[in-house]
Amino acid sequence: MRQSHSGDGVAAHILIVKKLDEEMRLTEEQRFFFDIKGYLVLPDVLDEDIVERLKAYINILETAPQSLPPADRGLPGGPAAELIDHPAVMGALEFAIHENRDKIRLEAAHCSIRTAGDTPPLGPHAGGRTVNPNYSYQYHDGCIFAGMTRVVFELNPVSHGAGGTYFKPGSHKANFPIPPAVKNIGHALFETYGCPAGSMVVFSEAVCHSSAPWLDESRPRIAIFYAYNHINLRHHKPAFNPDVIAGLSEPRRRLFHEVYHRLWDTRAERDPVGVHRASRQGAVR
Ligand SMILES: O=C(O)CCC(=O)C(=O)O
Repeated sequence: MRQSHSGDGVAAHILIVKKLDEEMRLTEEQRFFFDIKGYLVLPDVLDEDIVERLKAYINILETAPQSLPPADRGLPGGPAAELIDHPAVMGALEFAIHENRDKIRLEAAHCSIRTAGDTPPLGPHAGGRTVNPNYSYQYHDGCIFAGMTRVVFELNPVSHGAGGTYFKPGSHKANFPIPPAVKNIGHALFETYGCPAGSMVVFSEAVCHSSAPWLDESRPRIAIFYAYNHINLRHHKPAFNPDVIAGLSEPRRRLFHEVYHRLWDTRAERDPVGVHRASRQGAVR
């Protein structure tokens, strides 16, 4: 674990662990860190080539989307599709949301571009007890069952304290509401990270977190944000371009399943009028 202290007094205890295990599942150390803090930074997940392709793609999406084929006109199309089921992403989500990837949905995607002087989009939010299942964070029988879980890809290097996302570690398990005096990113209970381009940040939406002013005058923050959730939950209004989803491979399209358990894919059509006569052949599982 690397510990650092930024000049502005914000303590940071950043676990810089590049190595995922061979199947790209989180290591024991990474799992412990994510569970106790509510977030994790994985440096250098993407190589330079895809980072450059992603930046070029984002630039065209912003400036001339009509020049792209219909299936690429929106996130997560083009090279951004390669990220949605990246082994490092699925390894983290199978740990945080559900070990069965059929129970994981992708419900929102956007790219945030910020330059020095821009207003940060969001102040500190989430953390503490809640009955909202999207912000749930539960542990049961050796597994975590979190609701909405964010995966962020930083496409430019982030200097520590210069505008990466801030977190209040442990606040996804807090029993008391967060006092207003502690709810600003200058407070010592907040921490953040620095990382190279191509790094991945994963966090539970249950942890108190915040945008921060981008202070680096030499380059913008370019970060792709994906919001994943449990198959039975949704926080965002559906907004994907259907041409983009239709253009994905079948395994990737499965991440855009509607908000219901997959067993209804076969059961619902058996009872289209809603009258259920019990069978004598035993329960259907
Ligand atoms: O802008 C950021 O760095 C954090 C974004 C955020 O708060 C969120 O995705 O919920």
